[in-house]
Amino acid sequence: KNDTCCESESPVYVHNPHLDGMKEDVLYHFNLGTSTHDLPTMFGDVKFVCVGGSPWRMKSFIEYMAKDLGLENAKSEYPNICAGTDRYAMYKIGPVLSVSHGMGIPSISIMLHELIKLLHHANCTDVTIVRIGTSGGLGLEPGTVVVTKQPVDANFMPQFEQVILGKTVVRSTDLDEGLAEELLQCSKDLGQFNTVIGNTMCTSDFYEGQARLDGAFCSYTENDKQEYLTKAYKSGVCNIEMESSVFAAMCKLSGLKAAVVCVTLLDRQKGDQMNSTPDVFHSYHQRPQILVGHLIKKRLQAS
Ligand code: R2B
Ligand code: URA
Repeated sequence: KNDTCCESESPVYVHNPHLDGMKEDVLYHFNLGTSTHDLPTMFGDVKFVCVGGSPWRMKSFIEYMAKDLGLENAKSEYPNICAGTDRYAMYKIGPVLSVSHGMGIPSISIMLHELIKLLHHANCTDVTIVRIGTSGGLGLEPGTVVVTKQPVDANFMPQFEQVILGKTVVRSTDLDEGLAEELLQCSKDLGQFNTVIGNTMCTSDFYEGQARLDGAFCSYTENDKQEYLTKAYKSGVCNIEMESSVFAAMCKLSGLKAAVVCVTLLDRQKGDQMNSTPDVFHSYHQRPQILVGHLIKKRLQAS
């Protein structure tokens, strides 16, 4: 399938012998497919993919990119490519694709299976992918942006466990080190907000899974919570979110250069509730977008 690209270009890999034998591949949760859509024509020029939880944020990212790159169309309207389904939303401007993934590991994992197949079917090469998102911080001023060095699990191990045929398969969560450094440099160029590189803990739950005291259920004390978060902090964890580990694992398997950029909305050692004003949250939410936007602009100017 990738025989059109030259040796210096790096393709998007799938590792599934069954795909070759299929007459058509339906990307069900995108409402796209290989026999209903011309994927190489629609997506063949994609070089940057940005993913994030909320469909609104991913739409606003593409509007921001269109303005920033001077690629704005006359109407400044960017249709949702996945309009036939409300599972995920997808937007595109030039070489930039923006896709929502919902909350949590299962949701982003389904999206990534279909996104990786989409990029593969479209014969895309040299694709960089970044997750932009929010997180709870440890020992950081709220609003600090964390570029993930390595995602770790709830035991602070740099791995993602997937159950396949009832057996636990352990996958590595390595991200692209060069890309993380490049993003840190972008933050220095911009000088608008603090950015650090550190490990990100990825959990399967927002409340008990992140040692919150404000869920519907809680069987531990404030002291237990602080002890756990201190242990996380001492192991190198800077922030906590819910998708980075499977994102890193799947991007690594498919040969995509990947990074995770999350703003911290609060300091978890000081509280659990999300009670900043909407204006403050809004400005925090923009930060990962601004950082990744700057990276894309720099890369495009250099090419
Ligand atoms: C960050 O924010 C969401 C929970 O509020 C979750 O998707 C995550 O990783
Ligand atoms: N997202 C998370 O997963 N946790 C937080 O504390 C904030 C955002």
